[in-house]
Amino acid sequence: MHDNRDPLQPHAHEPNPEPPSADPSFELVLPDGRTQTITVSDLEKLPETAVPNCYIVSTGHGTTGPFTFSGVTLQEFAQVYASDGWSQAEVISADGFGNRVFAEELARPDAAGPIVLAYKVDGRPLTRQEGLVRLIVPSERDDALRQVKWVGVIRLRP
Ligand SMILES: Nc1nc2c(c(=O)[nH]1)N[C@H]1C(S)=C(S)[C@@H](COP(=O)(O)O)O[C@H]1N2
Ligand SMILES: [Mo]
Repeated sequence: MHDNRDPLQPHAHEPNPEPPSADPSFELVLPDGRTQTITVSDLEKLPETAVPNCYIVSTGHGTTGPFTFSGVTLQEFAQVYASDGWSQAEVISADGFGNRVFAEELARPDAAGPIVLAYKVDGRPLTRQEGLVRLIVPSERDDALRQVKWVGVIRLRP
């Protein structure tokens, strides 16, 4: 467990294999401080994007993939829920693991593919154990420190 660490400070460690809870819905904190619960079915109502050739790469404990992860791009998600704009998204799991995404990164898409909130892998539903809902950052081929499983909170900063 990593509960006593800052979830947004990347650090190499052994990945947690067990979801922190059974429920895949998460809390969205908007730039003005309002909050709402987002369910998988809310995400399914938004445009679906499939990103092929994704790898979960981790120095020390191996690489898995290629996977095709599908879901809504973080850019489209944020446009729908925070149309007034945002600068940073803090994407945090209840197990104390998280990552920060800058709006500017989404404006310059990486050749590896867009950042998505994934609820499918290889065309079938992602299981909770596999990370539902999972942040997928295709450009990261490093320590998997951006591939946040079990998104619990997304905080959009103004
Ligand atoms: N919520 C959460 N996401 C996480 C982790 C974690 O411990 N908790 N570990 C990361 C690390 S270090 C790795 S290597 C991958 C492992 O992903 P996998 O379990 O799908 O192989 O998940 C990443 N995402
Ligand atoms: Mo890792």
